[in-house]
Amino acid sequence: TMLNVRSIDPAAQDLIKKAHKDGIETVWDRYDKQQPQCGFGSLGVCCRHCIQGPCRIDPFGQGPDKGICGATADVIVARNLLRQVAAGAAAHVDHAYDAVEALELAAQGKIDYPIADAGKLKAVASGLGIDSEGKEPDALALEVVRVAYGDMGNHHNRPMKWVSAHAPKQRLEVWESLGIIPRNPDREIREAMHQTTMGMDADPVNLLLATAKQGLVDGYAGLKLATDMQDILFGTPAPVVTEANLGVLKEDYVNLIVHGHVPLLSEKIVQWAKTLSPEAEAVGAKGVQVAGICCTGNEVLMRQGVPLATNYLAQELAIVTGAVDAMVVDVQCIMPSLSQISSCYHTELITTMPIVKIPGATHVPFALEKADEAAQEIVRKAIGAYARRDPNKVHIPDYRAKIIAGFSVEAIAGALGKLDPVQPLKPLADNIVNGNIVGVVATVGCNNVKVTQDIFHVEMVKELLKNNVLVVATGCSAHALAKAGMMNSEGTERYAGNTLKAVLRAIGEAAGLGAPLPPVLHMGSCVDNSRIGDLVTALANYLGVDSAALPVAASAPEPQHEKALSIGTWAVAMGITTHLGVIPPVLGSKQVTELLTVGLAEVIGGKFYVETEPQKAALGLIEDIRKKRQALGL
Ligand code: BF8
Ligand code: SF4
Repeated sequence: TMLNVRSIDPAAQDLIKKAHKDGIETVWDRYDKQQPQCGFGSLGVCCRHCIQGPCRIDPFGQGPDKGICGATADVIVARNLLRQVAAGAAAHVDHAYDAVEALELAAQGKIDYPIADAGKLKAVASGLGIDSEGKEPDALALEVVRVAYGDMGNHHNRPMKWVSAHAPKQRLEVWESLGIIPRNPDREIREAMHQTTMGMDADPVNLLLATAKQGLVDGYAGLKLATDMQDILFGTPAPVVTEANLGVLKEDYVNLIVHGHVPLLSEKIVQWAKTLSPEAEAVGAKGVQVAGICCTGNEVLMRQGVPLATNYLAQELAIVTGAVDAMVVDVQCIMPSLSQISSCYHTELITTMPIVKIPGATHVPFALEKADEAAQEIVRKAIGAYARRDPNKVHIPDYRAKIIAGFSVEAIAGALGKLDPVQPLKPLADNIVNGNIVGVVATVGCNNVKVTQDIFHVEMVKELLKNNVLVVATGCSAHALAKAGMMNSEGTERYAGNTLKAVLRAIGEAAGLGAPLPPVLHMGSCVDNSRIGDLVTALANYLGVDSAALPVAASAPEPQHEKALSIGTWAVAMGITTHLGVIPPVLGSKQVTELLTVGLAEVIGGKFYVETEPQKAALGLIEDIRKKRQALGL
């Protein structure tokens, strides 16, 4: 039926039916009402960059072939893409900036965030060339913060330190020769806005190189910087065992959902949910159950073992359970529709950030200096709402899958170190070299309403695992694979090919799990794609090759957000073939499409690969990996 094509997640299917019964409009209904979607927009050939427009190019060659100013389809498509990638980078850099600020205030003792991971702090400092000998963590943290602020406010024509300190050496040379190493993230994002206004750059190649530069802004001033700061503040993830899917909500508990991306608030909420549990008991509940949606969910999963509720496309359905007492949101990927839907149940929707307000939601301002107060207020609002829950409206689908998560690079090295304490990467590298592991694919990114929820992630990964490809995952892709039971030891027995299975068994045994390592390693949120970058960089350094030469590929099977385009662009700049399962709005320009999927590879080593069928995508990625193996003589 129509209902089943919307999602393969049984909990979502169940709740879509309930939404219909309850008269709730969801993302899928609104998607239907948008059909047919604008052909010009889909191809990327409309421009609104000045108010002589809007202009649009006739893709069939019968109408106008230039905008009023003379911009061609190639120029319009390239400009639009650069703006999208810059917007994605802006989101990540803004997130990272908040985390730097938090570390500064924490180190100054101005906020109640103890530095949780002095070891990570030392590692980051040493990577930046800072001597940590004899320094207190707070003093050292301030030195690290100074370097980060130095990058954010770099007025010189030198590379950002976060790039030069962390990128693979051979990559730096490639980027240098192309003139795309970022100096200062804010300056580069500003420049991209300038470069794409009316009457500026009309060279599609130059615009695409600027797009690649935005990928580096995203990768280093966004992802890497955010992860480093967050690990120092909250701890570097280590393996945790919990569950995923909406069945983690509990009928007899106060259910509080954290949704968004920045863990500065959600970490506090997790802590206060425990502390205020007696207040929940006082109103007849057994405690407070916290669960996560989207990437803030991944953050508190990785560090605190908080269960995953669901991913992007089912965020509305969480409320349709009728069992969510409060949903607190911070930034990014939050559907404005949540407010309308909450009003049909007893759910308190709580916004917290000055740049994310939604009419109908309760706004509890979140400031670092008053984080504990805000978190307490939010937990108490959830407890208060519990009493208003209408049992007749409650339906919690009984689906949840066991998951092992928390695979930071440090945790992976820890597990492998049981096999080789001196060179922890050796067992992984050896098994890649001998072909037991054919290669590694990182599956990342979102759900997109244009694709049956989760189907592309799950079907593609089944094919990869069967072919002995190890999978690492982040973001909503990680949620999808978690829900599908691919992040536990049974998943290894069920889905992994024979040689991959043997390796995962050996590591699991050596690491004392008493069972195989999962076939898909959960490496965190979308900013934690930096962890995948770190793993790739470490592997490249260990093997003494360029990251572009590694048998490694990436995929965003169901991308929706501009951030996913920015992350993908970074991966391409790392020399990695990056698959997209949804076609971005570039097909209106043959030249841009050709550059992204073929031409870029000649100058930068990586390229985009578009394939909208999961099995074919998996086989295409495996073919790409095999070519890289061949070139390495493997
Ligand atoms: O940063 S994967 S839908 S939640 S954008 Fe959003 Fe996409 Fe999910 Fe995480 Ni990432
Ligand atoms: Fe039209 Fe050119 Fe203005 Fe774009 S910048 S709206 S193509 S006139």
